[in-house]
Amino acid sequence: MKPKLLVARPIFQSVVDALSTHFEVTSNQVDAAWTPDSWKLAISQHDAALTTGSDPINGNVLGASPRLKIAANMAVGFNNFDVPAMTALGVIASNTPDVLTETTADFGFALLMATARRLTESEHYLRAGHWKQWRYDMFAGAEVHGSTLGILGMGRIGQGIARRGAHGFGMKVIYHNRSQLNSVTEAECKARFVDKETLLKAADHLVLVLPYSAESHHTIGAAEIAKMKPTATLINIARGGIVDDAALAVALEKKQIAAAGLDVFEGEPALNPALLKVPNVVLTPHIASSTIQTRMAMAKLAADNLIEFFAKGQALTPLNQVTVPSK
Ligand code: 8YV
Repeated sequence: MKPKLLVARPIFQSVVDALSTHFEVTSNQVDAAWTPDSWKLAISQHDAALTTGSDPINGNVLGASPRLKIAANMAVGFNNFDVPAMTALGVIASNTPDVLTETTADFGFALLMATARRLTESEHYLRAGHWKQWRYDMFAGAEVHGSTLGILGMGRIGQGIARRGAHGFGMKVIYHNRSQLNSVTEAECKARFVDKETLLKAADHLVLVLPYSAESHHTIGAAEIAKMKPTATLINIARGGIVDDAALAVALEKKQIAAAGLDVFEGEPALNPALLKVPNVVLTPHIASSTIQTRMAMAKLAADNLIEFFAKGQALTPLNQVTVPSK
């Protein structure tokens, strides 16, 4: 008897087909919306789940799912998982690190550039037929090359953004992180560790790449924005909830900072409506890792975590170690 696997959201059909040789697969290829109850019921009927960042595996779901052995997230972030609860109940958690690092760093830089140089705002102006003649100050933006790049959260993706800024654009890179990087990595990234206060005050472009947790909730709110330069931009490719979106919308409206670029939102896919009213923000729907190659690599790694776990008892990129007797 093959173990029963739930694939929570549509993924590449070739990956579903490959999984079907190992599992009895139920795949939500039609992308039917889950309700909290239908999700809980579906998980309770499966031995394994392939989830995305919006599918919760928490105490409530786990309590109803004694047969669940592993949830493999197709994401590097895993704030949709309650890992301690999973560990306590003997459920393996895995994510997809590394395979999305460079693509996500590319996107972070693209969003920085688009924000600094007012790409979407000027395109909307053009599409609306407002462009009548050249003007010396038309959509004048912020300089990128040679400016100061601030990075909050200096993991793999943060380091990728630092390397792009330092080596490609001659930017001065400063960063803040829970712990300082070793000197070899700092030299590779040409990055200097500073305290959070200095980061906020000195950055011309501040990129957020830190994981979401209760501690990082609203890391950037009104008080932090008030410390930034009025010419600065703020880029969030980390998670919704790290920025207080309501406070940011007010700050953008008052031009307390020049602009923001946001790929993630509090309560996404819903957006704070105030963000839609301010012109100086570039908005994208959580697509930082979205290239076909990278999404395929993420799907395959999530699938391989499941296959390896059932074949060898060990996931490839686990987030926890389970010591309670195996189910
Ligand atoms: C995912 C992400 O596409 O990996 C992450 O943490 O935010 C994105 O790459 C998204 O979470 C869907 O799983």
